[in-house]
Amino acid sequence: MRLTTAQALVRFLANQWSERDGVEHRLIAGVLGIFGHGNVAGIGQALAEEGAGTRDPLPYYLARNEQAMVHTAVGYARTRRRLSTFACTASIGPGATNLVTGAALATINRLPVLLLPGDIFATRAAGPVLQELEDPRSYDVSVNDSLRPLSRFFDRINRPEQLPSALLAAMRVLTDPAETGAVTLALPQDVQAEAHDWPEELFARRVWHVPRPVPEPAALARAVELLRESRRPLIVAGGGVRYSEAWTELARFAENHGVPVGETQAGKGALPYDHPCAVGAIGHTGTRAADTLAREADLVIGVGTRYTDFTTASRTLFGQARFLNVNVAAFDAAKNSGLMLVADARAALRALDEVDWRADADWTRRATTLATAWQAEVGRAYAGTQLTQPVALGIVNEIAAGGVVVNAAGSMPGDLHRLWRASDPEQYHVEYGYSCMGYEIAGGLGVKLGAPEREVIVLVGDGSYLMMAQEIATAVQEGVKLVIVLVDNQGFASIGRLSESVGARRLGTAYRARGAGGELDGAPLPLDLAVNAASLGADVLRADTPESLRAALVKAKESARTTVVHVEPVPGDGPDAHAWWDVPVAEVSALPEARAARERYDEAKRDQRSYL
Ligand SMILES: Cc1ncc(C[n+]2csc(CCOP(=O)(O)OP(=O)(O)O)c2C)c(N)n1
Ligand SMILES: [Mg+2]
Repeated sequence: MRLTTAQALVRFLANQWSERDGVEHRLIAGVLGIFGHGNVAGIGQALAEEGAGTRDPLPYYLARNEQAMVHTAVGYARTRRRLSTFACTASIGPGATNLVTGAALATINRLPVLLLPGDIFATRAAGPVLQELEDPRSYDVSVNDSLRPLSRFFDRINRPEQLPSALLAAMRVLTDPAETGAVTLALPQDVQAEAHDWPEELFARRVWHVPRPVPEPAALARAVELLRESRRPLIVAGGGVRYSEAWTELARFAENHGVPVGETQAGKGALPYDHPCAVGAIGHTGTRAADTLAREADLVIGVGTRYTDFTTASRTLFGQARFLNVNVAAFDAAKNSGLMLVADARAALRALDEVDWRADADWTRRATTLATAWQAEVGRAYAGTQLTQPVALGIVNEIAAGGVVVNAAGSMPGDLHRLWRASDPEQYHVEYGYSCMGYEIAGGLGVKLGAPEREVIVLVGDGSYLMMAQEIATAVQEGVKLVIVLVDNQGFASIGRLSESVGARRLGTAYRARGAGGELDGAPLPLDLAVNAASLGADVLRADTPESLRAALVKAKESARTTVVHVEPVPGDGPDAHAWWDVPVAEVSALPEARAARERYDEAKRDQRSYL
C-alpha cells in the first residue's frame, strides 16, 4: 500500500487497541496538535487525508501550547487508567522543545503519552533549516534529543522502513504497566512526506494486552512470612492502586487483616475517607493520624508507590519499619531495601488476602481513633465565616460530590492532600509527581475528555494561572466544560512560606511592582485575572465570602459553559505539617533567620534514615 510515512503512521494509530480484563479500549483516542513547517505537510496532511479532521476514528484537537497538550494527554491517560491516551504532534524546534516539560511530567507520573515532534531533514539537503540547532561536533543531533532521557522509548525515523518496528515498540512501551511513560517518535520533516510501499498487515487491527502480572511464588512466600511477623502494619497506597483498579481488593485486604491505609497524592481516594481503615494522607503533607502510625509501624506495605520524599518525609517518617513493596515495576518494588513483590496490585492483594494473619487489635483500634480525631480537625479547618483557603476547599469539597478536583502546584496540593474528603476513587486528581505549575487547566481538559459525565473542577493558583491559562480557549473551542476555581493570593503563598522558613526572606514570592528602594516590594500589581479569563471565552463569577463561593459554584455547575470562579482568599492556613521535608538551608549566613533555620535543619536531618 503506497502511502507517505505520516499517512502510514496515522492509519496505524487509528487501528491500535488496548485490552485488559477482556475489555478493549482505543489506545490512541485522538491527536492533539499545533502545526508548523515541521509537521503540517506530513502529519497535518495525513490527518486531513485520513479523515481525522472529522471526529472519528482519530479526532484532531488544536491546542494552544505544546506543553499543555502533553498535560491534556496525561490528564486523559490517568483518568482512563493508562488504557488510552493521546498522540501529540508538534512542529520542529520550539514546538518540539515545548514538549519537554510535559514529557518529564508523563514519565515521572508513569503515564503513557505518544509524542510526535517534527525533526530536521534526514537528507540534510537544505540545512540548517529554520529553527535547527547546529552542533559543530555532530550533524546527528537535533533539539529533539532533549526528549531522549525523558522518554521510555525514543526513536528517530530517518527512513520510512524504520517506521513499522518503531511503531510496534512504541505501542508495547505505552501499554506496559512497568515501562510506560512518554514515548517519542521524532519525525524528520522530509521523511514524513516520503512515500513508501507498506505491507497491508501494518494496518490490521491490533490489540495490546495490558497484563496483570501475578507474584512469583517464592517472593510471595517471603512476603507472607513478613506479614506474619508484623503486629503493627501500615499500607501506603500509591497511584498503582488506581492504575490497577485495585480498590475493592485493597479495602478487602485492609478490613480482613485490620491494616490501616495511608495514601500518597497519586493514591488518594484509594479508600473513601470515611472507610474504617482509612487514615488519610501520609508524609510531609499527611494527616496526624497516618504520620503518627507511620512512626510506630513495624511493617510498611507499599502498594504501587514510588516513595517520594513527600511520602517518606525525606526518609524520616517510618521509624524502624521494614518494607514490603507491591509494585508492577521492579525499580519501585526495590525501594527502601524492601521485600520486592513484583506484581499487579490487584493480583498481589488477592494473593496476600489468603494469609491467615491479623494486625494487633489494639493497633487497628488506635488507627480508627486517630482517624476519627483527624476528621474532627478537618471539620474545624473547613468551618469558618471568613473565606480562607481551607474554608474555600471545604466548600469545593461539598459541591464537588460526584465530580473530579484537579490541581498540581502551590499551596493547594498540601491542603488538599491533608483535608480533602475523597468519597470515591475518581474524585481526586492532583499531579504531584512533577507538581508542575500550569498543569491544572490543561490537565483538567484531559480529565474532562476522559470522563465527560463528571463535573471537573480545576483548582488553580494565580501563579499557575499566569503560567498556563490559555487552554481555556481550547476548552471553549471543544465545548468541553470546566469549572475553574482561580485562587488569587497575588503571588506564591507556598514558596513564600517556604522562603521564610529557610531564611530567604520571601524574596520574589509576592506579585509586587518594583518599589522606590529598588526592591520588589512596591504596590500590588494591577492584574485582573478574572477579566483575563473572560477574554479567553470563559464565563466569570467572583466570590469573596463563603456564601458567595457556594452560590457561584452551584451556578457554575448548572451552566453548560466553562466558568471561572475567581476567589481572593483571606489569610488563614490549615493544620501544620506533622512531618519534615528536606530543603537544605544555607550552612553559613549573615542573616539571623537563616542561621536559626539552619539549626532547625541540622536537628531534623539527624532523623534521616538511609533505608539500607
Ligand atoms: C513550572 C514550575 N515552576 C516553578 C515551580 C516551583 N513552585 C512551586 S509552587 C510555586 C508557586 C505557585 O503559586 P500559585 O500558583 O499562585 O499557588 P500558591 O502557592 O499561591 O497557592 C512555585 C513557583 C513549579 N512547581 N512549577
Ligand atoms: Mg498564588
